[in-house]
Amino acid sequence: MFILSPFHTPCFFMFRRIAHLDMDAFFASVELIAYPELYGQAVVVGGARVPRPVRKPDGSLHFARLKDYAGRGVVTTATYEARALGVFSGMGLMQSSRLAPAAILLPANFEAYRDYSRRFKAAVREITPRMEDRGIDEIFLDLTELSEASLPLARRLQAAVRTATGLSCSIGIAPNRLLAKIASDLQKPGGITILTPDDLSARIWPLPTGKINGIGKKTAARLHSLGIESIGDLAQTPVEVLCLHFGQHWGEWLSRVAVGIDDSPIVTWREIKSISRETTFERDLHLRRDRAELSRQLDALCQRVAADMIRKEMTGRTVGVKLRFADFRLATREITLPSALPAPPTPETLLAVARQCLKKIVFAPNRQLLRLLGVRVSTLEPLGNTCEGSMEETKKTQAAQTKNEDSPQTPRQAELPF
Ligand code: TTP
Ligand code: MG
Ligand code: MG
Repeated sequence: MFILSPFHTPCFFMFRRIAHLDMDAFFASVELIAYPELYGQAVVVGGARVPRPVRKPDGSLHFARLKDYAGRGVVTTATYEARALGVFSGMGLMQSSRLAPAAILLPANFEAYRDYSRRFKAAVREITPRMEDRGIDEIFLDLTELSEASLPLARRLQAAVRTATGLSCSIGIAPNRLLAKIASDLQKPGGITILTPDDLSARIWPLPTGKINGIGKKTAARLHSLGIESIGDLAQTPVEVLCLHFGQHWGEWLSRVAVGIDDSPIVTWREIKSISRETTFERDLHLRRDRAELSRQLDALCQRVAADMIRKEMTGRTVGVKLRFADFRLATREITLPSALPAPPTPETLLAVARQCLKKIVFAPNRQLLRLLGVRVSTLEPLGNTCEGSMEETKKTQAAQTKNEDSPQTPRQAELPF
């Protein structure tokens, strides 16, 4: 018998119809479109650097096998045939090669995955614009205002995704996001799972607590140490006990989600506050001795941020840099321009301002070794808003900033890092 505390009334369930759509074995499925001869086989996608297929003289392709791999890469995803052999996302490739030595190994091709991601989301938006983007292969939809019944609607969504991409997805429909997300995973691949409040005890409570989005490995382990394994166990645990162990806020949240309560809305437009990239060096780099390498790293970061900005169709007015010294001390500096970086943002303009930011950092004699470098653009605006004039403004600002460098408080150009 499950005991519900007073705030666990099921009235939250009544009014909404939320869908969670998640692509099936996403990266691997995109690869199979490029290599249809691999359909039905155990295929594993590794990182971007694993060997590419090689064309043989007879025109066919030679694919690498897991057993030929040596290195520290991990599985990003695997086809369901490979999963049947015990291979999963996040597993070391060497470890997975012991389970599935003959499985085909392919390198990841992130540009293609982003392209397919945009395509399936655009197809779904044709059916409903009430969509929250939750990452490369999943979305939430608020279907409450559509009159069509859930099953035909889910089938129509799947068909639209397949027509736009050739790929399959799984859909969960439930009264809220929490249950919809669990539901979409219940009948993968290609499944449609519709849950009502009445399904809670039979279909949700037997599942392990880790199936709840927000209960990660650490929380699941702490719950396990209290003898709480399933979501049903969690629902049976008095809220006071959970608050005692997890604090009031977290304890009450655990108690609510265990009985399927979640009133969080679908956020159709999420404001992006900044676009940034950072890199931790393989070894600490010295300001002077490794100046060329630091310069190369800064350049690479600016290239990546500029590419991100173009992809997200954004530009920005504030450019910042972040440095972590070998002693873990952090230094950040930023410059806000009078108007946004010129459109389209280029690595060169970004680099020019990032260098000005770096020049504002004072490198004490005991702070010459760096372990991390980052570049960030904020105060964002859509690319369409900027005009060519901004370039002139940017140049003026840079000239003004450079002048300041000669003041006695700041280090001289010759002493500057990269
Ligand atoms: P998921 O949706 O978690 O997995 P999936 O689409 O491969 O398989 P499923 O049918 O179970 O949904 O992740 C989407 C993509 O994100 C996945 O194809 C590869 C990538 N990914 C990683 O790179 N590392 C990871 O640890 C996970 C879980 C996913
Ligand atoms: Mg997926
Ligand atoms: Mg996913």
